[in-house]
Parts: sequence; C-alpha cells; structure tokens
Amino acid sequence: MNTNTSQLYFDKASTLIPGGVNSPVRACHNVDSTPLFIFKGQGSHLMDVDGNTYIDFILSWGPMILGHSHPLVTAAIQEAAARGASYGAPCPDEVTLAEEITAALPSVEMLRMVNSGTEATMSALRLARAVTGRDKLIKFTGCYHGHADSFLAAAGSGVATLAIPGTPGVPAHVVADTLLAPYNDLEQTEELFRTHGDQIAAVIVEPVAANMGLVLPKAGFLEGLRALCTKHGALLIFDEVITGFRLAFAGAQGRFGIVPDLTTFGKIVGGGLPVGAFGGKKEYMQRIAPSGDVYQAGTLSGNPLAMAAGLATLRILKSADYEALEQRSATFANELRNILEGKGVPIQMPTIASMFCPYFCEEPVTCFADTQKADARLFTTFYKHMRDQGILLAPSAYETGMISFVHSEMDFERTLNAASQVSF
Ligand code: HOZ
Repeated sequence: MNTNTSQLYFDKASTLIPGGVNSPVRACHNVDSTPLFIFKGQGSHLMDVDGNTYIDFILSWGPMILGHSHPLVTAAIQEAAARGASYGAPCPDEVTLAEEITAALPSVEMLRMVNSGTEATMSALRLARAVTGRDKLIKFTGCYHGHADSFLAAAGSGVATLAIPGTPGVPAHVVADTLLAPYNDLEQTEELFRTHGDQIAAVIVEPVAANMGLVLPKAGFLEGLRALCTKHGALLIFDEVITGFRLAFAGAQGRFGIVPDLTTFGKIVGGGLPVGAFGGKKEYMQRIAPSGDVYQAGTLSGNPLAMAAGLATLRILKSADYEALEQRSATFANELRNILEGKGVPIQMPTIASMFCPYFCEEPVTCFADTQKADARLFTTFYKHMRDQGILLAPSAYETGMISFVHSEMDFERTLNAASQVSF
C-alpha cells in the first residue's frame, strides 16, 4: 500500500508538533508504523491522503457510532455553522441536549457541558472533593480518565502504550492522593477504604475498562463499589466517556443497573465534535458555580456546533437497535477469534456491545496485570497485516475495537477474510 503522502505529512508534522501528532496513541509508535493522514471519513470507511480506503474499527476512538459523515449529523452541523461558530452565550441546543441526557440516564439529574472527557473527569473530581470535604481518590490500575494530574497514576491508554507510569510534570503531592487498586479487585478496594475511609472523596471507574484493551467488570464488582462508597460516604463516579451511549443508550449504568453519584461523558455525546459533560445528583451539581461555590468554566462550553452534532446523534441513537448491533458485533468478534485461534496463536477476544479486543494471551484478561501477559509482537504483526489489507484497528493493544451501526456484513466479511491471511 502506497502511503508516501502520509509519510511526507508526518515528516513535516514531526518538525512542528511533538511526535508529529496531537495525541500520542495515533502516532502508531508501538506497532512499528507511522500514522496515516486522513482525508475523509464516510460511513464505516476512512480514506487517507494517498487515496487508500480502510474499514475503520477505531471510529475516532469511540464517538462515531453512527459512522463518519452521517447525513443528519452533518446537516445539523452545517445548519448550526451557518448561524455562527461560537457565541460565548447560552444557546437553545444546550438545554435540549441536557434534557436528552438527563432523560436517558436517571442518575444524571443535572449536568454541565465541557469540551472533552478530560475536562469532565477533572471537574467531577473537584466537585466530589468539594462535596465530601475530602481529598483522596481511588482509581483502578489501567483505567484511563484523561490527562488531568490526579489521574496520571498507573493509567491506561497512551500512558500504558508508551509505558510512562508516572508522568514528569505531575507533582508527587498531587498523585499522593490517588490510591490505586487492581480493576475487578473488591478486596483491595475495601482494604483502601479500611485504611483511608474517612479521607476518600471518590471512587472513579470505567464501568467497562476500555483503555487497557477491553476488560469487563466481574459480577458484583460495580455493585461492590457502590456499596463501599455508600458505606464510607464517598462518591461513586462512573467514567462513561467511552461507554456512554455505546454500551446501551442508558450507558453502562443502565445496562448494569447501578446508580453512580456522578457520571462523566465525552466522545459520542458530541457526535464527533469536542464535547464532554459531567452530571449527577442535583444536590451535588448545584455546588457548581454560579449556583454554587465550586468553580468550573469554559469559553467554548456548550458550543452551538458541538451541541447540534451531539443532539442529532442522540436523537438517532434513541431509537437505534443496540441489541442487533451487539449481536452482529459478537458474531464478528467470535469469528475473528476462531480464525486467530486456527493460526495457533494464543488469543482472547473479550466483547461487549459494539466493542471487541484481541489479546494475544492464553488466559482471560481481568485486570491490567493480565494485559501485560499478552504478546506485543503478535499484536504488531496482526495490526500491520490488517492495515496493509485496508483494515484499521487501534494501533495499540491498550485500546478497544469499535463497531458502528453502519458496519456492513461485507465489511465484516472483508475483515475476516483479511484476518484469515495473516501469518505469525
Ligand atoms: N486517549 C484516546 C484513546 N483512548 C485518544 C488516543 C489518540 O488519539 O491518540
């Protein structure tokens, strides 16, 4: 596949932008590749600047559940753009989008729009600290909650991909308040509460961990976290930046029937534009300025284009057949696993809703330590082979495969066909 133009862009970008990219994982560092520069996205496909087309299983790391350039979302953005890009004043779509989100997730009685998942988690933590008057936080090893200082301890996503366990620039005293437990380990979480219970403001968790590949919560794990938080007066924060409107329209909390105190959103909620949100119980959210004393702000928050894109997306998703998508995704992931198993390599293929992840290891993956047992060389071989065949998987074993409502049977067939030609 000729990717010379991408390479030219990357060479130039590398002189102007750190690592040639504006977010680390897309640099394709640990899969022995350089990034493709994209010219266009349409449905389930991306086209690069050299004119190659790819079936896209990255989907902008989650937002494009309706596929790229969905006509109704595009029309909503165009219509909004014609009325101005930003006002720095409230607009009607902010209210309507807030109404849609609060109606979909009963635990979210009130919410604040921000511009990214990072902003959402950072602000939710500040609020939890203010509400409880405590400083400490429990997060789970390998979970990723954006790049605010407090969360950059044993994080997933790019932090794991690039093996930067503690990022320079984060003051030691800040992460000293971040307590760590392995994902799915209720006992160690309980132990942290036993030792620091009266100082813990919040537990933050990805209800399905999707930044260390794809790790599903064991039965009772999320319920156990809920009970521990309630018992010790800490807030339970569900980071639904990835799972929100993907695991189900009502997110992971709807699917698993857990009521968190605060929820963070990103990705799908902005329909591909930069949007995040955090919300929860009214009594907590009313602490946010200007109704309360917890400061949080943003010039572009509630941006009219972003609100229009998010609103158009949620309106379509409201009547979308999530069950059918899950069924198609499971069948596809299962066939992919069978093909790879037939190649004689160790393979695990967790899947839930429209997400899947190949781990090249023998045992099921239940926490970050398990992900370390996967064979990185096999992953790289598979990634490169698939990309050469026109199939784009996330360029890191710590990210999740995403499927959209517009991936067709032909897309799956072509992908499985490509996979059947890999040799390790
Ligand atoms: N952190 C995101 C993935 N979970 C974005 C990665 C990127 O674009 O580099």
